[in-house]
Amino acid sequence: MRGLAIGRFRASEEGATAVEFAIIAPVLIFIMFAIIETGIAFAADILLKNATYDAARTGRTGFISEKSTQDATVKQKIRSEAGVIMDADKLVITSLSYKSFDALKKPEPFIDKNGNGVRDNGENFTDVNGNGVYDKDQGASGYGGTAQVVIYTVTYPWSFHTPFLNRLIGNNGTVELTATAVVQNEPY
Ligand SMILES: [Ca+2]
Ligand SMILES: [Ca+2]
Repeated sequence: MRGLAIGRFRASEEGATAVEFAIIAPVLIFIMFAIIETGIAFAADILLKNATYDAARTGRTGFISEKSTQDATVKQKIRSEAGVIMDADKLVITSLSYKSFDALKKPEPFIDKNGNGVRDNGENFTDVNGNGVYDKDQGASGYGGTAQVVIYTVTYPWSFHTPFLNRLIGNNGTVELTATAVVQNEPY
């Protein structure tokens, strides 16, 4: 009799444990997936930064692959490296060149005729990047010439797939990974 009672008690205890596990398991699985996905996203971010840095280093030497252009050479470098875990077609690669480090992200100089500190229509300006319009960033699109300073920027829309996590992070589970690298071109 006594043995049977203990047996029943054990059975009910095991049952309770099973119920508790059934409640906790989804939470544990969610946490596990969240940790794994976050880890992969961090790895992707590092990979993107390395790819951008490598491409910038290739760009600064002026190296061009055989039967290619500098633009294609630089972009191919990023796409092949980051493409290991990213969709290469979704990589957005831009580069701006400047005459010197001092000019980095600086506006085109202008004559502030009315002295209000901003460039108004009609006020003369120096079209540093030669695109025919006034720019708040004088960088010229492209890879610059000899000894110029070039900033490479690469972005990628990274998506999270774990249910619930993708509702908590970014825009519908998508965050923009960004990598930048600044180099001075070699005097080639
Ligand atoms: Ca003004
Ligand atoms: Ca301009």
